[in-house]
Amino acid sequence: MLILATTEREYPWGVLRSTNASKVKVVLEEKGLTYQVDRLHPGDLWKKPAQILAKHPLGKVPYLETDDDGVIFDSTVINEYLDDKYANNPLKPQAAAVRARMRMLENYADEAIISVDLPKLWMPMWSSPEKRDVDVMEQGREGMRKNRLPFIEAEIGQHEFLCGEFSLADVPYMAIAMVFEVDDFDLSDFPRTSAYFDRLRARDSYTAISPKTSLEDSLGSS
Ligand SMILES: N[C@@H](CCC(=O)N[C@@H](CS)C(=O)NCC(=O)O)C(=O)O
Repeated sequence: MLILATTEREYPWGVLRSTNASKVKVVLEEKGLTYQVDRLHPGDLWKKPAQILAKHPLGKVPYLETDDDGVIFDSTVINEYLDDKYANNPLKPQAAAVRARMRMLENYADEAIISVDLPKLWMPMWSSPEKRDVDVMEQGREGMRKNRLPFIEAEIGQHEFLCGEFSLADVPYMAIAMVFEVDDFDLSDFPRTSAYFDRLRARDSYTAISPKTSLEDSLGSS
């Protein structure tokens, strides 16, 4: 059994999930693997109790407990591990240059978006609307509009997915599309990105991270 440690909470404005752990859920779903989720309390990510540090030395989610290979941590590492270990529905392009593009675009999403602009928008949503810092949230949206969305708009171009076929490159953008769905982010100035995010949200695997899917309906698969 594969057990994914994540953080997920239900609020009146949607079911919120760890963006990094959502990347792993998407891959578990895309590859049709049997898994369960272990939901950690969001406060534990900041308190970092010993039982979590024993699994992930940085006390973060996601980490994946496996029967064969112990604990694997870091969403990008876990996703490559799953794709290497389970041969069905491969998610890495074959050609070296396309595989490098896959890794570059995934890295861009992780390093520039999921770690920098997106948390300004996403973290406040774990509080009730009256407690949110709306200025910080707007800074996050502005960072996306000025810096990140023009890049995605250019990279998706006329492609269906970032490397042609759906691949690991697209996985973090599904977590970003999930945040934008909760925020009802206006993408009208970025029509290619808007259509691309709609294609990502139309995939069956998105159901497991959708803000419309209840916690009860997203416990994993068996
Ligand atoms: N590079 C890591 C980042 C993991 C990460 O930052 N996860 C967040 C939740 S989405 C977290 O645990 N934050 C707590 C912290 O930064 O200490 C990955 O991709 O797994």
